[in-house]
Amino acid sequence: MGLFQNHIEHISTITTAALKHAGYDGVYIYSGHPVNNFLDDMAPPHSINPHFKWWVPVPDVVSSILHYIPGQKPTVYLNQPADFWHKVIDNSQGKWAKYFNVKVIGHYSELPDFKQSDNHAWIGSTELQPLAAEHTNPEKLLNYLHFGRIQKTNYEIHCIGEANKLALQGHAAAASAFRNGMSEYEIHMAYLQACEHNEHQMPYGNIVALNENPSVLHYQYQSRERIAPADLKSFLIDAGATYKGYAADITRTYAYGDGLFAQMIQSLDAKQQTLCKKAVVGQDYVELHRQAHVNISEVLKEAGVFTCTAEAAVESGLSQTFFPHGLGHYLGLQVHDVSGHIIDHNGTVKSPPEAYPFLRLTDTLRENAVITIEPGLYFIPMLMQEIAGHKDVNWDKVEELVPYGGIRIEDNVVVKTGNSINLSR
Ligand SMILES: [Mn+2]
Repeated sequence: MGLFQNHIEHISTITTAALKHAGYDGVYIYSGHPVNNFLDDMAPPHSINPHFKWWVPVPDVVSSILHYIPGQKPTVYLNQPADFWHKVIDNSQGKWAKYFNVKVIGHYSELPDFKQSDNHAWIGSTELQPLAAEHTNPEKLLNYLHFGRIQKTNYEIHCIGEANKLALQGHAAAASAFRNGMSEYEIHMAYLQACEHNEHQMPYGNIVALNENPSVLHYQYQSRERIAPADLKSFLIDAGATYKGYAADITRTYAYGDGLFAQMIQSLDAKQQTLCKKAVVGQDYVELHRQAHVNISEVLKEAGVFTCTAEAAVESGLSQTFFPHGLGHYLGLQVHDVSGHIIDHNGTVKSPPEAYPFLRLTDTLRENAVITIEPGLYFIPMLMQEIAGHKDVNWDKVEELVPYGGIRIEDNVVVKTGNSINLSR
């Protein structure tokens, strides 16, 4: 049986159980559609409802609906209107289509009469909300499905792997553009070209940061200015790619020359690889996050930034100034895939510990979950100001490292029993 067929059977089983759990006989899942900007006839890039993408592997489908009733072949109302303004692609003949009843429609009026469907739920944006509000995105149903989405099918792992291959082409091109002294903007464009993506196809906005800019965690500009080789110090790039709706999310950091910062990258890279290997079934992710704090503190200790032991830096909370974000998150149809804090089908929430409020994943790792492992260390002026003069920090060393911004290294990892698979190396 093919990967995709297995996938559809698996998500049919989950959806059947979810509907039973929430007390529904069927569900409509709406792709969504672009919504124009205020007072304008232009819309921002549209993101397809991830629940729709879970079933239908065709990018850029809009105004379409999936209808699922347990025990029946799912139906897709595929919107392909007669339109001389836009190119209309016939997606109804793809290989995916044989697992569905595909009904091509040209207008909303060709949709079924939703009021005729007894006891159905609606999942999707509410610009189109044909069912009563209480049956629109009901929490009980969504929690069950979100929990089910954590453990990926082999088809999904394949797609995330393909997205990784595309992203790594981009990362190779970006690294070489950096070596050639290109600006952030030029590096960004080299990245897009190498993975053959338009900007709107990226799973999130590229972070392309030279010198001190990596210290801005979600640095969103791409400067057009080239930096002279004598002044070039560091380069951090956090950039992904998509494949059939699935995301990659990879970060690399480079030093322009040899020296302390280059050694710190090497040291963190080795520790990051060890953390990736620990992403096995049964691993408590909060504990792994704490382990990352120890590892990052070890790098800062080796570099001479910390004068106390690594353990002491973690215990006192000092390491949080240099590693203020979480170790990672689930990855899949969404970059920050849903349910990072949900630990069962009922939607029971496990909040991050008080010390680590930004941790996006708090559960014990389960087979075939795909996660990111992204330890980082940064010299963020705003945060360092809060601990100015701290006795366990060598501030001369900090001053030396501030112009380098920081380091983050991020891979995408499949959780397995006893081992893990790194999709990004
Ligand atoms: Mn990430």
